[in-house]
Amino acid sequence: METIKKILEEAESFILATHVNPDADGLASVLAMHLVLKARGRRTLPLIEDTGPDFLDFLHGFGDLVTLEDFSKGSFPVEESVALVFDLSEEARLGEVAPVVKAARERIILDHHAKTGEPLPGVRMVDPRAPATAFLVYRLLRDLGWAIPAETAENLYAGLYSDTGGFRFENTREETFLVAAELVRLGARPAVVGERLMENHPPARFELLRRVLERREILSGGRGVLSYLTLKDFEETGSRPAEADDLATFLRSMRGVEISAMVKELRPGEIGVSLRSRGRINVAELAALEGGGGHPRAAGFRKRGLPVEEVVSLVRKRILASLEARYGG
Ligand SMILES: [Mn+2]
Repeated sequence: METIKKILEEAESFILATHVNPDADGLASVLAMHLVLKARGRRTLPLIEDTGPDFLDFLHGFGDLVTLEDFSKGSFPVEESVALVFDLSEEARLGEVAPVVKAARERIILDHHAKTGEPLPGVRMVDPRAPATAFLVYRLLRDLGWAIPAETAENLYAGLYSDTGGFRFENTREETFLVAAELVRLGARPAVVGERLMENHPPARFELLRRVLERREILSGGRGVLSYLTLKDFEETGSRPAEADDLATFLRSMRGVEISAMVKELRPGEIGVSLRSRGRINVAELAALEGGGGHPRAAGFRKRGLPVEEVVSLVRKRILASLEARYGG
């Protein structure tokens, strides 16, 4: 902690980054820190691979995000900067911004995922018990004694709200509400964040949802459920894979389901699998078998160079095997 404090207090310029297909927690953490550092007269580069997802455009500072393409046209003192990396621990999750982050003079990693894969080198503030990375950012700012403006508080609240599924997942504890209450006191508006995150779906999402439901495959008498989306689905509906991020969680909401999976073609030759469990099966272990990771109830992995159908059948086999191991054949 002291090391992180010292670096943050002394550095003049910062690169802020999160994982590919950024979610509310990752992007909110980036932008919260960006606003605070900017207000303190520091130079910041909130860098993302591609344009940020529309559904997160309510986050304060969203318009300041710099895409990799724009970054390459400008100049930023990368080698003299400190990179702050949010909501990931593995280098691979950085995608194409990895070379920029690695070229920085130092890295600070704030994350709440259990360790998997090749860790990104740097000073770490990693707590798998933290409900969100935004929670860690709040804790860091409080420990630094830095002021938290209302816009920063609202971003952090959005990250916390999103990663706890609106304060309903297992990771929601007393301290989650204490921090949420503090963020509201500082100016976060729960109704605004809730509305923007829960009731602001683009019409295209309903077409995606229709396809997901049409293709759903019920396994083991309803203990498992599986569906998929291809690049063609995203193209035809004019949506992006990030907009389908919570569909595995949605599938899990069916009564009796213990494990759900969404297979999504993210780009040609790259398929992402999201796994969700109600708690009796550890999907982090299941994901680890395929080189992925995550939490016991929410995990995932990626497959390269396989057609969607093959990944679907692989996932089906894994689900059936874990249900059989838990409940017998
Ligand atoms: Mn997170």
